[in-house]
Amino acid sequence: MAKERVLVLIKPDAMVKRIAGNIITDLYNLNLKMIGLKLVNVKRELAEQHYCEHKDKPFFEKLIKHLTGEFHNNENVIAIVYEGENAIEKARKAAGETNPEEADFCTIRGKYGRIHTKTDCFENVIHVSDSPEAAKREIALWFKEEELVG
Ligand code: FUP
Repeated sequence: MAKERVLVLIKPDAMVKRIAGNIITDLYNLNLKMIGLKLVNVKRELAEQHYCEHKDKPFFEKLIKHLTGEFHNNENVIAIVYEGENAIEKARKAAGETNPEEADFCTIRGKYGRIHTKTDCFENVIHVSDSPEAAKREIALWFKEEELVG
């Protein structure tokens, strides 16, 4: 299989819990190559573009508030691009189910995620692109090509 790229976002809930290091360590075990990494204070426009496919969903507003850090003291996001064979499937398997309460305990979301009781927000720790097309679009949104060291 050809090399694939995938965007991973370490979301504000993970940043306030100070578990970015644990997550990156878990992802190291996938044997993918890290080719880009940055810290981003996510503004509404970027969050809306990133999650544009969900704009008509009832949870859209919560999703935007989560990614922009509104629920977590305006916390930042770490954006990472990995490259390697089967990168998307590998990273999504490591992430686990979207709903952190349904995610296997051994996955990143299963270990570190929760549904916040007050906001009902899926605090699911990371985002992982779900297809090569989505990865291409998302990587272009978060990174300039020259920021990637391939
Ligand atoms: P995933 O690819 O696993 O991140 O899942 P989706 O693209 O389907 O969902 C994107 C985000 O929407 C998730 F991170 C959490 C949020 N979401 C909800 O809050 N409620 C839902 O019922 C589904 C998704």
